[in-house]
Amino acid sequence: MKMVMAVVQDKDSPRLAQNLVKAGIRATKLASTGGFLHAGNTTFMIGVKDEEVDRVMEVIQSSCKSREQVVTPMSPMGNQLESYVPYPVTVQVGGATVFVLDVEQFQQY
Ligand code: 2BA
Repeated sequence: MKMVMAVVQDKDSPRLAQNLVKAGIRATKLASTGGFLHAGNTTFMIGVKDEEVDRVMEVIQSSCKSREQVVTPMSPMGNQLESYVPYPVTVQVGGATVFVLDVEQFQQY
């Protein structure tokens, strides 16, 4: 068995949740926060048989899309404030960041 952990943008989360249900794939949604942008995102925990991983990947890929996001860096502390120009930086936020982990044991009581 495998645990697929997928970090997706909040905008794609409802579509992915719906498509997983349609495909008969069970999942748990966790509210998460990106370490870099500090923006909310959603982490899906999806426990499946090894042979179902490819199907899960297809559903994730077709439900999530990559977007550009503009970030303005925080102003520095101290006395260099007059010379500080906050250039916005564009980052590409992925459709989905996916980890596949081996599951040692699975029990439901
Ligand atoms: P964030 O950490 O908020 O990152 C958002 C986007 O910012 C990233 O998109 C990437 O394009 C950029 N970025 C992140 N760290 C950077 C850095 N140190 N320098 C320059 N640019 C940086 P994605 O790579 O598509 O990641 C989207 C979200 O997936 C991340 O949100 C984070 O929540 C999660 N993630 C990505 N890689 C991860 C990893 N190795 N481990 C755990 N979570 C990860």
